[in-house]
Amino acid sequence: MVIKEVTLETVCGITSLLPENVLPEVAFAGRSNVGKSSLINGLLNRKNLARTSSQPGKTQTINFYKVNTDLYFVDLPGYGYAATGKDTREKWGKMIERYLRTSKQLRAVFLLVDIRHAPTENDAAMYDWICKNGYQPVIIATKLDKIKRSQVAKQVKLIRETLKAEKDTLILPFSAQTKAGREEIWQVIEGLIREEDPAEDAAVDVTPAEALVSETVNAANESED
Ligand SMILES: Nc1nc2c(ncn2[C@@H]2O[C@H](COP(=O)(O)OP(=O)(O)O)[C@@H](O)[C@H]2O)c(=O)[nH]1
Ligand SMILES: [Mg+2]
Repeated sequence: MVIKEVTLETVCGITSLLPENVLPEVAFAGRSNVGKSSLINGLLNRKNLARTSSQPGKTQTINFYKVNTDLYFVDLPGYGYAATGKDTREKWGKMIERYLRTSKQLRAVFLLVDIRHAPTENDAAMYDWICKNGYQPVIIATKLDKIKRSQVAKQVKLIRETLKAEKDTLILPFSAQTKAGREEIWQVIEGLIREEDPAEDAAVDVTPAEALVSETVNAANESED
């Protein structure tokens, strides 16, 4: 996808109304510091759109980035920050749950995990939660540049086993530093937003007026024979 324009359109806190968007949405989830902002910046070719932060867990908002007039990237708040109190964690959970339950445009949730380590209990809980809400998670294994090439397959297997992910669950390695994996992730996103594109349906559906024209043309062709 050619990125022409990206705007941070909506920032939702705990009590905000969630936007009723018309364009498809893809959401990004993962623990704080996993590389979510770096991934979003990398996918959108922006250096500092989604803030990469040295204070993990600070932003407890859901951010909607409008990409061209094609779709929204939904940046979900990070989880698992040790210093976050129980109260904040509960609020965080309610906020994400409300979004997963009510969005009409959400096509998929990308779950980010660090390729260097086995996913945490929180990662596994998030994975199950995404599934329970009726979405098929796509896993992105971040910080690919931090391991040797020879370790990639082994780490991907470890991630799959730890999350008990189904065989057809995609696990896509990505490096924000080298941008390796960027094209593959975009291919998945483009596939997701094409799936239920009403414009495409309209192009296939034949309106009565058009049907009439094509019948007339066919009749003319037949009479020529
Ligand atoms: N080497 C390397 N570092 C990364 C990568 N992605 C993120 N980081 C670093 O990890 C830290 C957290 O990244 P950030 O995108 O802010 O994580 P977030 O909290 O999930 O949004 C930052 O210091 C980033 O520079 C990556 O692919 N490779
Ligand atoms: Mg971030």
